[in-house]
Amino acid sequence: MNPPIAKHALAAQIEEHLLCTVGVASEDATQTDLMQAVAQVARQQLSQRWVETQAHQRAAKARRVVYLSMEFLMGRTLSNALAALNLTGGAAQGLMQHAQTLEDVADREPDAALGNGGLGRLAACFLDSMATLGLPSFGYGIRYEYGMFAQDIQDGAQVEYPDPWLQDGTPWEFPRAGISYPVRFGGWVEHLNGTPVWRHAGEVAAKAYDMVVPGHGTPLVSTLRLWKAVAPAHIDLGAFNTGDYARAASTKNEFENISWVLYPNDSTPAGRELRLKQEYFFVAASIQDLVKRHLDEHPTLGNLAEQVAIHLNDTHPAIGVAELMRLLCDEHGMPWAEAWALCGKTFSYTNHTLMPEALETWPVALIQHVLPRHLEIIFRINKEFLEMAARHRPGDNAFLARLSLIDEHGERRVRMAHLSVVGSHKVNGVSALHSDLLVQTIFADFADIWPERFTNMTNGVTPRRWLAQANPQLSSLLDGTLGRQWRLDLDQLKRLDEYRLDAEFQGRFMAIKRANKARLAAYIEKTAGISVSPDSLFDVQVKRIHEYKRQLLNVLHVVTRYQAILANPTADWVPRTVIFAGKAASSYHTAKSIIRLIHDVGSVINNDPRIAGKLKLVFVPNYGVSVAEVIMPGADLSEQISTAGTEASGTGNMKLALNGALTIGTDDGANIEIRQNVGDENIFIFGLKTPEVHALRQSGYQPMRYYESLPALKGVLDAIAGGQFCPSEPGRYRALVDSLLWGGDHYLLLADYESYIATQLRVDALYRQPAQWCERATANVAGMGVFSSDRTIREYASQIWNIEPATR
Ligand code: 26V
Repeated sequence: MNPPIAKHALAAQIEEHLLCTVGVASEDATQTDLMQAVAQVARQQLSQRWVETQAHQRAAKARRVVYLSMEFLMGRTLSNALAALNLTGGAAQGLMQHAQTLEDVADREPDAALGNGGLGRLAACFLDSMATLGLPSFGYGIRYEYGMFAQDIQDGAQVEYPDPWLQDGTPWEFPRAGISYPVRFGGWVEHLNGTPVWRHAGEVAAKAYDMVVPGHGTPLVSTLRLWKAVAPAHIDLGAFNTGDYARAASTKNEFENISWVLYPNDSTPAGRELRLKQEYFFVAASIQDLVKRHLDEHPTLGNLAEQVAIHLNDTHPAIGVAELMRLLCDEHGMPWAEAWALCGKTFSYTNHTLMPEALETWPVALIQHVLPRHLEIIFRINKEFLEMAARHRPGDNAFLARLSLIDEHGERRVRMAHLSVVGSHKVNGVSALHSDLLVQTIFADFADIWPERFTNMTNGVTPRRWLAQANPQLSSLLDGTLGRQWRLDLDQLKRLDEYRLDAEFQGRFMAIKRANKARLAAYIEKTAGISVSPDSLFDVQVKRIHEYKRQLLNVLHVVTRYQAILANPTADWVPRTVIFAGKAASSYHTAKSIIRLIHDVGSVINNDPRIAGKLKLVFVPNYGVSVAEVIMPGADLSEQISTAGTEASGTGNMKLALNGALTIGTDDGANIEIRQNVGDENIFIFGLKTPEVHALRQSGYQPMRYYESLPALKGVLDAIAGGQFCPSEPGRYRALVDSLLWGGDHYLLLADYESYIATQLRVDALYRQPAQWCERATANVAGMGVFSSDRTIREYASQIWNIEPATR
């Protein structure tokens, strides 16, 4: 590893970059200028590490993993890069002459928010772990000009703004001038003497921009290669030559819009031609790139499967199965059967949701229009697959219809999850429960044919960002107690169990939580304009706004508590601050209505003098990676309350517990494994379990029964529906409440209400005993070792990708 650079040397480098790269006089440098200059210092060293890692892997002809993902929610890079390079102290010192703290300077960096939520952040944690474990690896995605929209709140409602994160340039990308591939679209297929020839109608260039992902505790790095769509040069020139600049610009835009904007919807697949083009665009470029790399090192593609593992992060890159077949057969002359065997050995696929409405399907007619040759390939894959399936269960046509890559109900559509399963040798879910449910539900027929293909890889999070970086104070307590190794071996946290009852440790642990809550309170004051007390219990639900995640159930609890305090103001209430954050997809009306309800309920409660600080409700705007880094360390209670069987895993649950929050949650996703690792007595589990959810729905769920039999629930729903929180427009939440009472309450909020409220009272009881609370919070941190993404990536490497991490 590099020795830490002498501190004065670092200060000198910062000065040099201020002058030569940023172009400002030292005494005029703003915080943003300083951020840029410090970033340049790190960039130089990353560049060095990248070159060395690549040379080493080329020479070793290393087997590599290629992680294809439409989303990488990277957040900021500076603090992580400095920590990985061992430059944090030096950079802080170097900024002292400018009277600036590293924290303030780092805050000037915009987030790289190239993802929606859990799936995208998981990809970012995985890159960190791949680099840290020294796995020869490439992440591939799209260099969106605009990332996840910025959320503003106006009159309590969400308003979306574009996220021009590249506007002022980013110090972290390395444009690779020489790396560009053509990606073709449209046209038709001719069969000349049985040989298919794709006569495409349009072509765009994919240009490579690399982000170097530093490993921690190793000089090795990984690469995130993002593709930008650029109009081919001849298109530009054609219109310019005729002097028709307006037409030149519009043709250029027509091509370049492919990488303009991230689709900000994780509620329903987009179903738009542009989205299909995005998917094919980045997959086609990435596969050309890996094939080129292979042919630089090996004489033929015959051994491609031995040299590369390609992972599909959900179905978004699934068209890659057809694209690799096309490349191998049409462009490299490989026989179909040999190519198909190679494909199956190369691809693997992770499913991230069971929600039927989230499963991607594309109209056959649209694929015919955009990718005619790929459609032929998909039809042939399907034909051979169904012939095999028919031998497995002769005469069962319903079985074949369910398995088919083509959904024949109504408009014919290609089922991308089916293409992914058929094209992969391993398919995994993201928690034990989710992986079980996959083979019992959407993939049951496939598991009947190929039981060994299905497996589980429980998610994890990187402790470097989510503990070391987000929570420096807790980190130094851990360093003093356990040594520094937990960053690379999170199982070390288990040793905290010895300190759970240690009064000195407890005192420090609680003081740190208090300080993190004060920091969060200041952030809330600044961004939401509401003052909250760090001495209240901080009850946190932060995640995308979705009906299945049941933020509305949380609101029902808040209103229940409000009414109970009013009814019994002198009781010994534990003061609580309920904190929400999260974005709603712009077209998801119910989710937006829930955001508005949170604001309306908040303004009534927060301004009711009778409540006198016993309850506050706040919504932190514009949730994202950097906001999460402030919220996670300041939480006492983590709300993980999805209907059992709906949350594939969750990863916020892990980040919160790792920072010492206790979970109140359902028996869902990774909550179950968190319970197993922290112990039943250190977590609050409530509500129906997955089989009970099924049974209740089967037996005919009647939400009205709960309304009629639970007076507190009735009082809450009547207050919300009757406009108590929005007197100027009393009907505002009628539809929301009706969806529960008359619309079937699909996510069973009313069925879980009583158990949830009772469990919240148990939370209060424990919080009244600070030493006991602290002991349990410590048990949560101690139990989180298994939720390091290093463990997850080791499992992928050994059980799916067959790749060796570098030995340490
Ligand atoms: C969720 C839903 C739910 C309601 C209707 C439609 C719909 C569509 C998409 C999604 C989620 C998209 C994929 C995703 O982000 N899944 C998340 O992946 C995380 C990482 O594996 C996991 O922790 C989350 O539980 C899972 O929701």
